[in-house]
Amino acid sequence: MLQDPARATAEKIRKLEIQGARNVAIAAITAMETLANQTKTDSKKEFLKELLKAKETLFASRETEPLMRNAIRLIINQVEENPEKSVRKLVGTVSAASQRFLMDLENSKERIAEIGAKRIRNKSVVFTHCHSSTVTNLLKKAKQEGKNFDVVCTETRPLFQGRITAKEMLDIGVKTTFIVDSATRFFMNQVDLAIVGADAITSEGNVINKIGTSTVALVAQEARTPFYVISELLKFDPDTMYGDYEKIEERGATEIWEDSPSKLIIRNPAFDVTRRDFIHGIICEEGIISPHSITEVMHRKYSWVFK
Ligand code: RUB
Repeated sequence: MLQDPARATAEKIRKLEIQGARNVAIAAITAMETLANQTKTDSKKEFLKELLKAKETLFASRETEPLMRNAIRLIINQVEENPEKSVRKLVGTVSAASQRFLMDLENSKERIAEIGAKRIRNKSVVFTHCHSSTVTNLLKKAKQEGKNFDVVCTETRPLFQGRITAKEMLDIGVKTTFIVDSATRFFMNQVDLAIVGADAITSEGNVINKIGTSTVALVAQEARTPFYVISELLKFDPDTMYGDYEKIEERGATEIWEDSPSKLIIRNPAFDVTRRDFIHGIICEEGIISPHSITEVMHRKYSWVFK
């Protein structure tokens, strides 16, 4: 029997075998396409039911992932709005929508790197937190352009995503210093700018990213170090526009302490909220924008997310 691609992918996302908002969205889109290709039904109603079930499974894998949600909603909308009754043709609709989304995502990543690399000055020191593929892609671009810069990155407790960042930087020949998260204040005066990725952007322009990001932003402001968020616009969560709070995923205690004393309360939020006032700019595919302008930019560029 064929494996359910939505369940298999959701499991990998939950376990963080697939990590970072972009990679999560790419895996989820691919799962939707595979699932559509595997369908045995010839009824449009049944086909839509299968897609909606996969959507639920994937949405539940991690709560703070609007890029994945925007992508899946778009794919399903295209099927719902298609007057076509033939499932075979609707499978084609899913494929086309998935491929287009992935291509747009790739183009955005490249555009962000082009724009953001200009902010990396020769001989500068760049601070980053966690692992964001959008951030490391930007740094790779700056390196390709011949810029010489150093990176300071946090280890990112509890799951050490900073090690992925550190290895990627070493692989491209960037001098990299690896620090514990609590050394952020110690090093902030020694760097020229701080850049981080995003999991979600709210309608107020606040940014949700790996736990500890808001501390990096706070410390950066105190040290007068520019703090930028590097993100595709589609990490915007349209639900926040209509009053919902972005949910912050809370993960298991054993990630922090495997055999902790039984009465100990351990909390493990995966993300935190950085208020827009601490953000110099969001570097996105439309340029460097103020977090205050996010809703207006979204209306201009991706009005479909508000539907
Ligand atoms: C990863 C994280 C990243 C964003 C952006 O958290 O917070 O900064 O997801 O990444 P986790 P990208 O490891 O818990 O998924 O730029 O790759 O989308």
